[in-house]
Amino acid sequence: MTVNTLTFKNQILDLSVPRIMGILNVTPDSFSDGGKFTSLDIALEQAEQMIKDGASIIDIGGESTRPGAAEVSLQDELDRVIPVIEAIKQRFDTLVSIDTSKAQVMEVAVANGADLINDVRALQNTGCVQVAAKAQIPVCLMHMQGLPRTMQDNPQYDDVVEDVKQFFVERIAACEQAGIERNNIILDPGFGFGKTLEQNYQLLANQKQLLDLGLPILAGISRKSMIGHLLNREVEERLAGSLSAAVIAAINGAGIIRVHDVKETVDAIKVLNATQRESR
Ligand code: 7PM
Repeated sequence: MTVNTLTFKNQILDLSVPRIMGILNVTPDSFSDGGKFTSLDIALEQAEQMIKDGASIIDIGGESTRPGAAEVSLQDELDRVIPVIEAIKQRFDTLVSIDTSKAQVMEVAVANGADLINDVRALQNTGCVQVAAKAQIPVCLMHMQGLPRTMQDNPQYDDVVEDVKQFFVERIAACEQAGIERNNIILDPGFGFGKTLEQNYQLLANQKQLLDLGLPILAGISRKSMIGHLLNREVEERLAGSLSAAVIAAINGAGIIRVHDVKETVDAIKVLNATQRESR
């Protein structure tokens, strides 16, 4: 039986109904001179809105892990994310996730209140499994083939679902060996990370097979190319496609859906919940 709860420092999250993770990108602000004060205010405003709209988790990223993005230095990433984590945890009763692949960012984020580590590199960088083991908090292991700069060049799999599953088997073993508790692990198929359009839809269609590993699934499809390229829509025109994908991901076993548009996704998932409650 799949684990359908996650135990956090001071709350248990029941994933028998899908929960929403709201994306909070913390980027240097172009219209603020010197940045910090104004960008912190903007981040807090966005976080507050997402919490009001029904997000269970706020995912804070300093852009170091974004496909194609320039590398961000350790100090810059810390300067971006830590004040935001601290301020959110001080003001709001919400779960906060740190989206990073750097062990030192994970460590400082956890020390400043982060409840979950979200790593698109599945804790493969130096020191990451050790930090996560010591922190004893939930971690999200995302699958990626290749590295952001080149991963979309020519992604290849024998069977994308089986290959992703095998990757998880290996990463779960490495995590458990380092002292991470199995029930603290969340699996993420990594939509868009080294996958063709067809491979992304193969993963979404067969996502339930990942539940064989007995761990919760997090799905991040919001506004991605698998929506945009299918529909020929620019990034700001992808809401309907993203909502459709969120509902499909939830039907196919995702316990956490990572999205930009929290309010709309919460509504869509409520319609799904009302339906599934009546299923005979
Ligand atoms: C450009 C391309 C900018 C892609 C941002 C992205 C995921 C994630 C991201 C995901 C988990 C985005 C991505 N995607 N973390 N971080 N799962 N766990 O759309 O799918 O936000 S970055």
